[in-house]
Amino acid sequence: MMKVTVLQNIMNANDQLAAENLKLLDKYKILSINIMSSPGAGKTTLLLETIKRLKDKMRIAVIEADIASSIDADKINREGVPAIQINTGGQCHIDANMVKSALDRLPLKDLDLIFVENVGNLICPADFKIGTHKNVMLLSVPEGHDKPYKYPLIFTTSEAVIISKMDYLPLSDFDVKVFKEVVTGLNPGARILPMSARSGEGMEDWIMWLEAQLKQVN
Ligand SMILES: Nc1nc2c(ncn2[C@@H]2O[C@H](COP(=O)(O)OP(=O)(O)O)[C@@H](O)[C@H]2O)c(=O)[nH]1
Ligand SMILES: [Mg+2]
Repeated sequence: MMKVTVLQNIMNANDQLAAENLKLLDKYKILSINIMSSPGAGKTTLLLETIKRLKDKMRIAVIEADIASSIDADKINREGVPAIQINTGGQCHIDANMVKSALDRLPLKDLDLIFVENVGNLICPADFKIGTHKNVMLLSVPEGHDKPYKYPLIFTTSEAVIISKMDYLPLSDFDVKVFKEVVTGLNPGARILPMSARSGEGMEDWIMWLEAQLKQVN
């Protein structure tokens, strides 16, 4: 009983901080996107390709979260975009407090769009609000189309579901039709975007989706 109450208090405090983050981002009219997937599904690669296409049109920053290292933030920085690295030191997701501390280090008045790359995990990030406007998740073709059955929450809490690494499709038994049916069954409003950051397939639809979201905060 005690354990349940403590956990509830932690979640309530986190949700309150998440609401404050969102308020701060709204004040500066910044769209914020929480990117989630299992490790290696292609989050950083997607961000790098997105930045290449958008950095001359809008002011972007990235908050990178990993258990350890600053490898991903270094890659983003090399594209000329500010990136703040959060190391969770073992925690399988980021929380609203970590995002708040990263926001404090970014030049908010000079930004239009902030991506938060969450820790690679299909379970924990779906449970924790961090104060972003939209959740986007990637499931890569090599992971298999059955994952929505096994990890439904992350699919139900994401506004856009990207099927990444579509260039692997000819080598795979991934069934795009079945995947779309299951995701739509869980989350009828989800936008499903098949994509390959390697070949460029689907990138245009993704960019258009992002631009439509930007219009909503401006
Ligand atoms: N073939 C292929 N490989 C990709 C694609 N996107 C990412 N990768 C590779 O997948 C690996 C993991 O990508 P990364 O972006 O670091 O994944 P993250 O851990 O989700 O950030 C890297 O070796 C990428 O080059 C893609 O669309 N097609
Ligand atoms: Mg990464």
